[in-house]
Amino acid sequence: MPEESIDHIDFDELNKKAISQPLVNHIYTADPSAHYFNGKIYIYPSHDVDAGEAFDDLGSHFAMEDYHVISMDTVDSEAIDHGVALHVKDVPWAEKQMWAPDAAHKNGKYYLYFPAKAYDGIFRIGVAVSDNPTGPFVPEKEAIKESFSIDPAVFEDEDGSHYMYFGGLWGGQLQRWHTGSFNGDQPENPTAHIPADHEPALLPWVAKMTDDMLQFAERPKEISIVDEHGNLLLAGDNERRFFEAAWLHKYKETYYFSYSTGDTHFICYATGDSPYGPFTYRGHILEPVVGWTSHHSVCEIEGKWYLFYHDSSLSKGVTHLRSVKMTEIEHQSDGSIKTIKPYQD
Ligand code: FUB
Repeated sequence: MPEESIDHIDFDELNKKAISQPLVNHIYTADPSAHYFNGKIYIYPSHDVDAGEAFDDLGSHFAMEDYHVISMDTVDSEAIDHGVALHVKDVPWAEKQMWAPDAAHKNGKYYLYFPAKAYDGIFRIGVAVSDNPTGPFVPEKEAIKESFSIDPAVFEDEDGSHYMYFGGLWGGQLQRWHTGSFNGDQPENPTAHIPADHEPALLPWVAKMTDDMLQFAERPKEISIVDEHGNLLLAGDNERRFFEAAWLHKYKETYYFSYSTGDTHFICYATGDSPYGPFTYRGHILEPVVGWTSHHSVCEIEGKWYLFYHDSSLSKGVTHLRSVKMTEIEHQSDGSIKTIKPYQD
């Protein structure tokens, strides 16, 4: 992921214009997956560190090693960091790059889902279990069978079924799975195996979880994201096509699938009638933030809806040192979501 010039940004001015401030500033946090469990807010973010890795378009500089869970009693309360909840050294199958996680709650247990690079250089998704929403989490010895790529997001439907959404391009390796098995050709080229601009874009994946929440209950399926005419978005449609950071929420009877467009830095959404899609593209939830990546979650808290997101304002623009923020969002009467500008004009 290239670093873009930030020399022109006056960060003091930018922070004055920011619509929200970092929830914690003693550590860097990113990729916030927020949940309202038992009347309290829990945020499962990446824990950004500067591990000294050189920048590259595979995201090697995102060399995170552990996860911390953040909690808040209410939307206005102080955000509390509960310390290390899971470290890569305790995960037998994972070597490095503990990227964007998510969590779920079922029958008194808490499940932390996380992508990491295995010793063979392939991203897989693992799960770790705790009796407590803040951990510590005990990892399963192996990654989830048939899991691949990054950015798991687990949605609980009203019937109690859980579905995992996942996938991410470039360093997230989704393009390497296009034919059904991993293509390790040209390992240093982040855009090798990406479809041509006129071809359909790569799609995110979904799988229902087993009752014990530890495996996929079915083979993962691709999720269609289509335009208003029902046509799949194209790979060259960079301002709308899926790149990474899948999330699903349900508002009234509609399923909202949201995601990052990566190299164009938008958080977009698409709507549908089923957790499997198809989803019809609707628009932007969040305009670009400072920093290359944009990643979010949407969570209902006491009848209001909030966007959890990150930017690199606290680190003055360092791509891999990000900070989690939150702001309220609005579903409008036509089902659209009002676009958020992260900094006021
Ligand atoms: O934090 C590492 C990666 O950057 C995440 O997995 C992506 O979604 C992007 O935010």
